[in-house]
Amino acid sequence: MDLVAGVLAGERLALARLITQVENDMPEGREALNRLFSHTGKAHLIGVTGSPGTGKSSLVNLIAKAYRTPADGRPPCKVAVVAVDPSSPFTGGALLGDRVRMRDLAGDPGVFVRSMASRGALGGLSHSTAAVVQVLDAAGFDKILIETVGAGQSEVDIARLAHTTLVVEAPGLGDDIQAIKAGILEIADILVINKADRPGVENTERALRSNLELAHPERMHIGSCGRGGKANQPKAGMPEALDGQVWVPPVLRTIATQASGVAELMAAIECHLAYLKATGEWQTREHERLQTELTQLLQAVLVARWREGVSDAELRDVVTRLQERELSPLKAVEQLLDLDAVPESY
Ligand SMILES: Nc1nc2c(ncn2[C@@H]2O[C@H](COP(=O)(O)OP(=O)(O)O)[C@@H](O)[C@H]2O)c(=O)[nH]1
Ligand SMILES: [Mg+2]
Repeated sequence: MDLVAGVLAGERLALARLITQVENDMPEGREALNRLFSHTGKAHLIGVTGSPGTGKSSLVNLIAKAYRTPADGRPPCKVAVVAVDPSSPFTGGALLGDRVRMRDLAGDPGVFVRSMASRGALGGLSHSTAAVVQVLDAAGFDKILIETVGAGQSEVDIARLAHTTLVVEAPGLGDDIQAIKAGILEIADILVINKADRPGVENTERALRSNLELAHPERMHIGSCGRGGKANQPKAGMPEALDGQVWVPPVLRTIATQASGVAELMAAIECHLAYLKATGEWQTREHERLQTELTQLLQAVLVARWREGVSDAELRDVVTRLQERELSPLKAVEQLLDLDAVPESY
């Protein structure tokens, strides 16, 4: 069976099999990605990140359902969910729990859910997630939700993959909001305080807003369509959001277990998409993302190609000379690459 043709024709079995090949970086998977690439670039990628237990999977479930049953009579979107959990290297508790929470979506042909566990090498996680997302994009999913645990560079990288990133917080959960990484706040397009039924929600919101102000001091005076009751009218809110051409991350409250706050959240997500499209920011992000991907790929391939031409013994010898301080690292590179000097711009 030609899996690529199957994926383009919307066959789920072909999709599941091809994703496995891509996830495992198999030669067939690489070849398929080459063929599928021209079909990508259409999906809206939505990242959902935050600490474990904040309710990301519950929210993803609600968002997916909302896209399947739009209230305003628009046709339903095709939705894919990619749940990445590097903390569970085996498909154990966390992923099983996700499957239970995603149960409502099972059986809907317009929804595809895939869990990815880390395969050891953390560096490879964002790479394989990006590749899986490409396959889903080519398969014609309109919305791709990517759930990641918000900790560490790898998750930040995955969030950068997304067009719209939701950072999910919850009151009382390791309530040390100071510990929210500045990096995480900087990647947030929408801040969600879930579990708003829990005590301490005001404190969490206050702490979040002041942290946000530190992260985006120049932006705080500008209105946004996700706020101030305008959330139900993203289009009406647009001019405000576009004031000064900057996006102010709205802070929203939800109670996932009661499906409360979902309409406002959906409006904010769609408003952000409209903002990206209207300002040209969509193209800018796409350009940056592809440039980063190309650079990383070039680095990896250049090193791999160079490594094929050098013997283990030669490399070992150079490292030994480094260890004995006979060589500096830069001199070692010059020697290994047979250069008079490393380029100034390296
Ligand atoms: N009280 C309350 N519990 C919630 C809410 N949202 C999710 N939960 C519960 O919190 C737990 C963790 O949710 P989950 O979606 O798996 O969080 P994740 O680890 O961030 O994906 C589950 O038992 C949910 O039922 C909420 O808004 N309020
Ligand atoms: Mg989860």
